[in-house]
Amino acid sequence: MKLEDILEEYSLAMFDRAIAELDDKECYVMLLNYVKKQLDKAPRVEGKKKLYYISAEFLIGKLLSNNLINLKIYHDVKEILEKNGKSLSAIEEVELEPSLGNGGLGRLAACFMDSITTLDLPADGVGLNYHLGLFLQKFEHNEQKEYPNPWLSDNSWLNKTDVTFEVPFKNVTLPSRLYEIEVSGYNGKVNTLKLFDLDTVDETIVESGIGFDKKDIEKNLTLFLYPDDSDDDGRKLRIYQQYFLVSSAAQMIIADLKAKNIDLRDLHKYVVIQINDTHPSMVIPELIRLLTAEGLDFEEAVAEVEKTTAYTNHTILAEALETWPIAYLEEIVPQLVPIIRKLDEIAKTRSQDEATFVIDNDGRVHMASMDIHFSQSTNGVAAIHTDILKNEELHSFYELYPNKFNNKTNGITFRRWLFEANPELTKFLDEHIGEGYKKDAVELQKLLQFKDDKKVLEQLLDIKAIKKRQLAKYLKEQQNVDIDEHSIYDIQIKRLHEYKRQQMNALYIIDEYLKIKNGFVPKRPITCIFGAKAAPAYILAKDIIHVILTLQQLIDSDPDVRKHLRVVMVENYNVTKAEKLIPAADISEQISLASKEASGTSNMKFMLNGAVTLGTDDGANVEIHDLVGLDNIFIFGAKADEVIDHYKNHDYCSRHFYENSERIRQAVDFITSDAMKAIGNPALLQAVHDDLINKDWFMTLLDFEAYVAEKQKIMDAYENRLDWAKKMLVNIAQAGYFSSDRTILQYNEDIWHLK
Ligand code: 475
Repeated sequence: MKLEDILEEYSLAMFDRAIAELDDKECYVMLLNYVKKQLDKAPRVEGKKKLYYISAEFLIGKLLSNNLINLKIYHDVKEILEKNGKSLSAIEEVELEPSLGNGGLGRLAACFMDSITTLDLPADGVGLNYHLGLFLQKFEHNEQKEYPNPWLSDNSWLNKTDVTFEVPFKNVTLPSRLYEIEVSGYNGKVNTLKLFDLDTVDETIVESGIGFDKKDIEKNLTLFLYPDDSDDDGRKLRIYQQYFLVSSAAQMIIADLKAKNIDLRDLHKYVVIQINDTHPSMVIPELIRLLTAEGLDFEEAVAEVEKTTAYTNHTILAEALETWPIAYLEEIVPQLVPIIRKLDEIAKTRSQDEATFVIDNDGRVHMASMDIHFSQSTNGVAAIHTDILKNEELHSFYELYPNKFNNKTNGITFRRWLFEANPELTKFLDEHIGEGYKKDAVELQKLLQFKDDKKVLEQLLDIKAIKKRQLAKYLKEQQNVDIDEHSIYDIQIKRLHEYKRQQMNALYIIDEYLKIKNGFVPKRPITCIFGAKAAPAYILAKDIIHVILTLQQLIDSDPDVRKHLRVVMVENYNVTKAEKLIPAADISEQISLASKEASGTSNMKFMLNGAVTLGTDDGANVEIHDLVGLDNIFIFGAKADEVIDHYKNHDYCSRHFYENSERIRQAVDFITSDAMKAIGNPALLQAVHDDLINKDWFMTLLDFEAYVAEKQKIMDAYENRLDWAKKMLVNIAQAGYFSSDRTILQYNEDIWHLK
């Protein structure tokens, strides 16, 4: 039967009406049901050994289009809908985006599941089913306000199962229930994302934004991802969540093996567990606990777990490397404490270096230390990041276990970030280089043969213009902002963090504003677009958002300036919005303080979509720089070794830069100018101003002038349209290396050995 007839049958069976008579919501539900049926029927990826990718976050985004693409019916469905007067993009609006992640770490887990499945590797993603996700961001009075972000509904990709496990806490044992989301691959096969939840969780306990009783674990356990941890109860709730996740995961793994009659002494031959940053680290002692309960000796269990697990580090920021007071663990999961103490003793027989202690002299458990000692592999996520781990942050461990350390430069799935987000560019590529790049992304290099072909370059510019127009329309609909589609779209979208230096971009905007006020207008209008959530307890990050929103309003209400310069902060930045923003970008802002951004992945998505990077030599920017060459990227600022030296010597003084540069002083002082204070909250503006002068931990002022100079260069380069198009083309052509298919093949080759 033809797909069209099948869908008509679904429509009739479900709603007793033809497709043409359905509204968008009904159409969505019809398609959801059809696709879920296909996924149910699809062959599962099978194999002797299976990966369990355990992660606190899976930032999967909407799934309808993604699944249609992987099932290779995207274009047919789109056409059928159009024939019936429907638009797939309007129907997509009905789908709620699961808000199961925060940033790069969570999106990486989602890209990985797509590639793992596509490459026919058996795997479960294992996470938690947060009912209200990461908070929903709204802007009120130019400030971020947080609200619940519900995404569960009767019609969703999530399937409830009858499978439950008992998770023992000191005071109460809680049943964890398994939910599943099928993950499709581009090969027509499926793996599963397994999300654990607690039936008694109660969304009605949330009041006044995202407040709730942090002690009521039975009602709050899986309400939010990253609940506020600025007090003890909040931190304890994090431990409850983490243990609930890993105990469920470990019990499920053991149940899977038992169901296949596999001897648990052979665990590592059948199972590999990837620990995504330190949130799931307690899986190590938990597995040891369960294996010893099943009759293994302690030493045997430790050895087996060490062979079965592997750890990925995503950051060198000290505050993100989790440590838990052993007293908290005593209070919540006392059964793990004797195990962790024994692991600590074993670790101390291997090294007496304090930097490698599992339990430090203050009685805190270092999760990363436990991971590195008791797993087979520790990897960083870009070449420079892994080097910094080896030579600086984790140097003592590297000396102890040189063979455990390895690099796996991150990647992104082209199915979502090219085929889905940019069908126009995909079609262009199909026409010029064939479809081989869809299997082997490095074939994108075939595009290089057109780098001097005027007609092809002009087509690329046309596609960018289309995507820019689409974004302008979307932002008008979503936020009622009008942006000039002929302006340069300069985009910075990522978690709000001082090290990512959104504040430096804000200072650039001020610098440009002052120039325009003095009669020096840019050759072409510039639209500076931001998207970022700040962690609710991260005050300075929220203050930086306030500065940006205040600037947005100031410029919007200034007719002299807004013709030339606009600021748009996108509300509630998420995967759906990223898919619209990235294809429309001209300039990709990747301006972290060198050494601090482990990798970055939006840098790869932008490059793939023909944006040109303005960045520091940090994270994967370094590898992009190597691949495209200096003609096709704009690099500025201090290098990682210089930055690391400043930290070692404690010799960075931002006030020195403030006092010695008129330009810096004017920009920084403008934050607390009368014009800004008339619109914004003076106390919040003052906080950012003072921090920049007195602290500036991430060295904004060190790089500011180099940044402004390089940004002028990239704006000038934009004016030579054909030359710019060539830069776009080279970036697209060299993006193949950043396919997550490559990354996953490397994980499998070096760590997982699945097939
Ligand atoms: C890095 N999130 C990127 C990306 O490897 C890198 C941590 C603690 C609590 C809440 N969220 C986090 C992260 O650390 C995170 O997203 N890290 C990012 O991982 C994937 O590309 O450079 O910052």
